[in-house]
Amino acid sequence: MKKAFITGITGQDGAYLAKLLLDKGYEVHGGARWISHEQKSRLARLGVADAVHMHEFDLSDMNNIFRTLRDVRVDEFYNLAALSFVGASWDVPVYSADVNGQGVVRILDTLRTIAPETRFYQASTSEMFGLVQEVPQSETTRLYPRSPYGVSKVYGHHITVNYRESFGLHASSGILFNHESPLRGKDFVTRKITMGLARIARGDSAPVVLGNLNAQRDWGFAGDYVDGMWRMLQQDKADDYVLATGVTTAIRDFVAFAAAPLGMDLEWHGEGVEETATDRKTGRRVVQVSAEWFRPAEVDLLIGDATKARQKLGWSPKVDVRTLAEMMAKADYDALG
Ligand code: NDP
Ligand code: GDR
Repeated sequence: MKKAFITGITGQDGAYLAKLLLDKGYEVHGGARWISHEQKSRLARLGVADAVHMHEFDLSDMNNIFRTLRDVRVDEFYNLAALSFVGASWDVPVYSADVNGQGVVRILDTLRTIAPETRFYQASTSEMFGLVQEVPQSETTRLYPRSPYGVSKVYGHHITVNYRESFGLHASSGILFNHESPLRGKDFVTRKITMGLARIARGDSAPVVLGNLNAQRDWGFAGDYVDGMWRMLQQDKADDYVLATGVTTAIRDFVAFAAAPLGMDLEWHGEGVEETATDRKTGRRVVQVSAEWFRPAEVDLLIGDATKARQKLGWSPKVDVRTLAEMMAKADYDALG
């Protein structure tokens, strides 16, 4: 039986990856901060909360990481833990650098020292591309991050490549574009939209308050993306791969995709911070823009080229953005029933 360790197991991807590995017959170990140790609600929603072995784990503590890896020897180590909310990274830039950047080298250096045979996955991100350099973005696109989060993830990405090249570790970096699900954190824009629209469809009158509706994201389904992570670690040679759908959608259009299955037909008015949307059927305002949610620097356009993953890993996404929006909106609507 293969053994795997997942950091960030209490998060969205951690839950889907734990389920995938358990279904494949792995013994799954998960790391969570002591404060979050009992936060297994996402694992519970996938029916696997009792099947994972939990360990107290914090990316900011070198000795904690060393002891964990000394005591739990695994075949595959997936580093999914991070301060993952871009908007918050301007509030805690030093913490972001510590956890998302130095946290990665803490793991890699421990692996190099005591478990160099363990295969390693790093959760890199399309946020590293930041300011548009080319379209679509691939493994060779120049990195130009636009947030403390993006900058910290660039360090994590490069140190993963460096430890592979310096010490021969089987260390792969997955450059994943946005991926969502009904388990997505409530602050991220897709879930904020689907929860807000579900609330309105159930009769609430307060509109969903959003920021920049013009940003465009390449959105896929988290369940598809964790399969790509696993495939990377099954290759003879470690490498870096983009996972993306190749389709980009403005925030405004995601709102419309999520509203339709809830019976709403949106009409947009105004521009910038004046922009609103009303439901033609009820005349009610459902979306309002507020300057409060704009970021100090924005990533305007993400669209990924996953050709390498398709050719080398046999990976392709199964869920398109409309189906994803519908899945999330219905799940949030049902949860309020
Ligand atoms: P989540 O925010 O849902 O989960 C993040 C996880 O990291 C949580 O389990 C959180 O634990 C844990 N964590 C945070 N800080 C620490 C710390 N100091 N020590 C240990 N654990 C910590 O993120 P996702 O599941 O969406 O994303 C997984 C990874 O993939 C992240 O690294 C993210 O940056 C990256 N990524 C995500 C993409 C996406 O679209 N979802 C796209 C590209 C990359 P707690 O429960 O305690 O908060
Ligand atoms: P992102 O996701 O920053 O791409 O990072 P998020 O959903 O937070 O933002 C996407 C875009 O929507 C715009 N936006 C809003 N965002 C939020 N959160 N709330 C709002 O009200 C709002 N209004 C408009 C943002 O400005 C942005 O342009 C996610 C995270 O999962 C990262 O960890 C991951 O690395 C990247 O995806 C790929």
